[in-house]
Amino acid sequence: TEQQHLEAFEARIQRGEKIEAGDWMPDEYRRQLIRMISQHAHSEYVGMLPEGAWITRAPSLKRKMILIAKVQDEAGHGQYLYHAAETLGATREEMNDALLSGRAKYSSIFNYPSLTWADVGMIGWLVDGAAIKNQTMLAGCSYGPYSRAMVRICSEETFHHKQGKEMVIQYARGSEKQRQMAQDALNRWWWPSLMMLGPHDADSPNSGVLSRWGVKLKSNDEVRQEFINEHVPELLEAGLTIPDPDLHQDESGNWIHGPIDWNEFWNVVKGNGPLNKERLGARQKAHDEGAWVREAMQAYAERQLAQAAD
Ligand code: BYC
Repeated sequence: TEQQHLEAFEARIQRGEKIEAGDWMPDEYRRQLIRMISQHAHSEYVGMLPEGAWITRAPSLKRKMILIAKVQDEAGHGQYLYHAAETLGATREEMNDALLSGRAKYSSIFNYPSLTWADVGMIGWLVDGAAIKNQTMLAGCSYGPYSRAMVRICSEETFHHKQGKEMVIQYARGSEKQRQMAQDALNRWWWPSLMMLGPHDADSPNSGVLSRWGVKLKSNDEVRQEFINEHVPELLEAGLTIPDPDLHQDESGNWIHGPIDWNEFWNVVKGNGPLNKERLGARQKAHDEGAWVREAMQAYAERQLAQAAD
């Protein structure tokens, strides 16, 4: 019966076993995973836009090569993740349609503009830094294909994180103009990076079922605390000022942040952030311009099938 299946499924998760594609799973587990994994994939794709815009304006050949490699990695991450969601029965067409129609979300962070070259470094340091904290946790999640994708993605993002940190530290210790550029980038990216890790636990409707079924092994606030504890000392060490007058360390050593502007967060999540329309417009354009490729592939597949049938 359904109840016996559910008990066996939960017992497997308790034992730390991975759930694999063909295994029995509750519909809600499948639905939650498709939601989360497809949104994660969309974030990787939309996430190419803020940095990709700087490829032609990189200040040196070395930086340009690093940035091209990074943006290409994000496309690869999107591919693994779309495949992971496909193992649950979602199709590319459905997922893409959900993104373009605004039904599916993608990370709020990519709706902010990258105004200077220092933003490329700051995205690597903060955004990849936050993503790694969340994804290291997800690497231990109960769904096998998602957890394995996370292992590979995290190792690539560790390189992204390091190149960003190296770049920002160099600017923070460089000329006055470079230092100001790094500080300005931190001022604009700090709060959106904290928000990226999701609403406070009390306002996180999906967390309950996700933690019960071993998808989220830590809560949004726990991951945010880990991110802050790692990054605050390093940013201070680089000589930068964190744009939070209330930031302080408590007796246990945790860095405690001031109030987060959740109105801003929900506004961005609902599609009204600084660049939501541009970002979705760019994805729509790419989809339209790729129509001929899909048609050609379809025609090729049909011909192969017809030949095989002969
Ligand atoms: N942005 O119940 P909650 C990268 C939504 S890309 C937008 O806490 P959950 C990179 C949430 O979807 C890596 N929406 O949700 C790429 C939910 O709405 P729905 C990006 C957000 O899922 C290129 C509602 O708010 N990482 O690294 O339990 C260049 C309530 O929230 C956000 C991932 O995608 C947000 N920030 O927890 C550089 C990680 N936060 O869906 C770098 C995978 C929340 O019910 N995702 N919402 O309508 C996750 O781990 C989880 O989905 C979250 C949120 C922790 C983000």
